[in-house]
Amino acid sequence: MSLPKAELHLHIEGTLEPELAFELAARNGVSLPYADTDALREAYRFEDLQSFLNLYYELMAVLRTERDFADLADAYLTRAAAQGVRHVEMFFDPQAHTARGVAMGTVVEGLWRALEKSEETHGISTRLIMCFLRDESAASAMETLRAAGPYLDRITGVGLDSAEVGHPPVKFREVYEAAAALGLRRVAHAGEEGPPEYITQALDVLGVERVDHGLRCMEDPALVERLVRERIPLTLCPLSNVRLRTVDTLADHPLPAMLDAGLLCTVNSDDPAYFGGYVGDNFDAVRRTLGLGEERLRELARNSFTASFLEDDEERRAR
Ligand code: ES4
Ligand code: ZN
Repeated sequence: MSLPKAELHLHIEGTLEPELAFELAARNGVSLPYADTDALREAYRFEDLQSFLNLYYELMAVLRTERDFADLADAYLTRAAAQGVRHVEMFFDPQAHTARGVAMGTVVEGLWRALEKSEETHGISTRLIMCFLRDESAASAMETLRAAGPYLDRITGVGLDSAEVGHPPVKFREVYEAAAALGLRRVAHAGEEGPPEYITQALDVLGVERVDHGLRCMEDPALVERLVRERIPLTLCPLSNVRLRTVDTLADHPLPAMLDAGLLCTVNSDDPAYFGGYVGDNFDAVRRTLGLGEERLRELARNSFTASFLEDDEERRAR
């Protein structure tokens, strides 16, 4: 599916394909507890968000140098361009790297090497969104925001990800206030595995402009009505929801009902190396399995630009 589109929910660490993981492991002298790429792919049978996160964090051990991060981002941009992506707002997880002794500067400078030439090389404009790990402390998030100080000219916004249940948005009130004071845009994962109240908190306490996933809003009709009224975009990730068992099967995905309700939905890939497809594959899957027609697919592609952080003139050029 090559409709021009923006990707707004993409964890760059979740684009690490098994082949690149082994290549980087060899380059950096890191040993992986899997015999080969097939054995690694065998491990991609997730029960829930946590079982995925365990593998996601484990494989990050191979990412050590600026060049590694540049190669990772460039591999993603190459694949994304082939599926019609014109703009990406890319998440990264600094704490998953700084906790292993890889400096914030290595991560940002490395990603930037790929991003700064992306328009020219791939025809894709880019933004970077730094996510806080919600299963780490609020103090650690605040320290991460401080460590990002020298790089804020390259960082558009902050997000919140990792294990959701038991880590409500309110835990990060102060760090989001500090981020807003620095002029950063705000998004957060909410309502993936967590309850609808976490979506409300992300809006009211963290001041987010966009909700990542937001799937479980469908359990609360008053919340749906609010999201429609306030035109709050949701960044849905259908193949991710299937693999992490947030929905039983793709055929049960509420995307059609969400569009019918008037929600500003977008379709994204989340962690494409792990969940069986890039954003075009997600579009193809919902077209085939949910029977979305041409008009709905165009609406989803249009929504992705509307919901982006592009300025109006940039948006027109990207579409
Ligand atoms: C994630 Cl699917 C998902 N949910 C929450 N946090 C994440 N980090 C990477 N992928
Ligand atoms: Zn995500």
